[in-house]
Amino acid sequence: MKIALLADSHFGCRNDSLIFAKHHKRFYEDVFFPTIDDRGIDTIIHVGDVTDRRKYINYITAKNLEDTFMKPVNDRGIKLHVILGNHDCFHKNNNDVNSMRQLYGTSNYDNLIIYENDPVEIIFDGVKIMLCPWISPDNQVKSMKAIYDTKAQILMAHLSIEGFEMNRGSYCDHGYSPAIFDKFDVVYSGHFHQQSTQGNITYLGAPYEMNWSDYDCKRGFHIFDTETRTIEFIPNPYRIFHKINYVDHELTIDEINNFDMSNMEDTYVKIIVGDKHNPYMFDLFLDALGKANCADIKVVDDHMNFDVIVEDDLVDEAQDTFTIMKNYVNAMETNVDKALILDLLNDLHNEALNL
Ligand SMILES: [Mn+2]
Repeated sequence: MKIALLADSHFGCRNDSLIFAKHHKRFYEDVFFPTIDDRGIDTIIHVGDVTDRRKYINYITAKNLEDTFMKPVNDRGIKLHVILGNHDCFHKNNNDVNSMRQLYGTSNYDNLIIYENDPVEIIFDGVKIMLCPWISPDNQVKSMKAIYDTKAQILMAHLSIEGFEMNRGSYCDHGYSPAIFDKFDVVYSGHFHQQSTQGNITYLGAPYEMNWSDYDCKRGFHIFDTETRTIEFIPNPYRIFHKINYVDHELTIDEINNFDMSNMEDTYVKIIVGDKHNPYMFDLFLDALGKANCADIKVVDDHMNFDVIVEDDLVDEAQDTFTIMKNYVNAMETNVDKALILDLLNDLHNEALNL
C-alpha cells in the first residue's frame, strides 16, 4: 500500500497572500493530485501545520483550503489522516482549540480523521504506525509515555528535534533529543520546512517555497510504501522565488528579447547585477521582465564600480535575511562570543518567522 505524506502546507501563509495561494494551487492541481490519481493512492497522512495562522483564518484562505485541498480529497474518497501541528493550535500550552476541529470537526467528510492530542497507533496494510500530533505542555506526559510504550516501528509526527536544520543554514538548538526516538526504525516529521535526514529521523519538508530562505531548496511531497517502508520524493517543480544573474557582456539583444520569462508570472524575482555596462540593454531586460507579470522584481545592484568600498561592508541583498545577519556577525570585530550572538539572532529570526 502507498500512502501520500504531506507536511506543512501552511494555507494562508505570508499574511494570506493571494500570490502564494495561487502558488499552492499550482502544486495541488498539477503535481499532488495528478500523482495521487496516477498511482491510485487512497490514503494521505498530513503531518501537521495544515493552516498557517494560529489565531484565526481569513475567509479566502478557508475557501482556498477547501477548494484546493479538502474538497478534491473528499471528492476522490481519499482517507485523510491529519495530525495537528503547532500552527494549527490556538494555545501554546494545549491543542484543544485548533483550526482543523473548528473548520472540519463537524463536517460530513467521513474520510477525515483529525488527531488532536494523544498519539495513536494505526495499522496500515499490516504495518503499525504511531501518529503523534504536536506535543504541547498539556499532552507532553501522555505523549512521551505513548512513545515509550509503543511497539510501532514507525513514527509520524510534528516534532521539534534538536540539531536539525529548520531553514537553510539555521539549526534547532532546543527541542527534543533525537535519542528519544532511537527505538523507531524510522521517524517522519513535519515542523521544520527544510528536508533533512539524520539517522532514523527524516524531516519531510514543506511542499513549496514560502520565504526567501527556501530559495532553491528541495520542495515537494513523499509517498510511503508500507511494503518496503521507504519513501519516494515527488518534487514540486514550481518555484515562487527566482534569482537571475545579470551580466550584460554575456548577453546579446536577441538573447534578451528571447529570454525565457514563461515561469516568472506571479513569482518574486531578484536580479543580481554582476556587470552592467550597457544601460540600454538593461532597460530592455527590465522591460521584458516587466511584461512577465512578476509579483515583485528587485534589482540587487551591488559589486560594481565599488572599488573604494570594502566588499565586506556591502550587504549582499541577493542573500536571504539570516545569511545576511550571519555574515554581518562573522565580519564583526568583538570580544563577545559570536556563537552566542548568532544563537540569539537565530532565535529572534525564527520567532519572527513564527516557526
Ligand atoms: Mn510548519
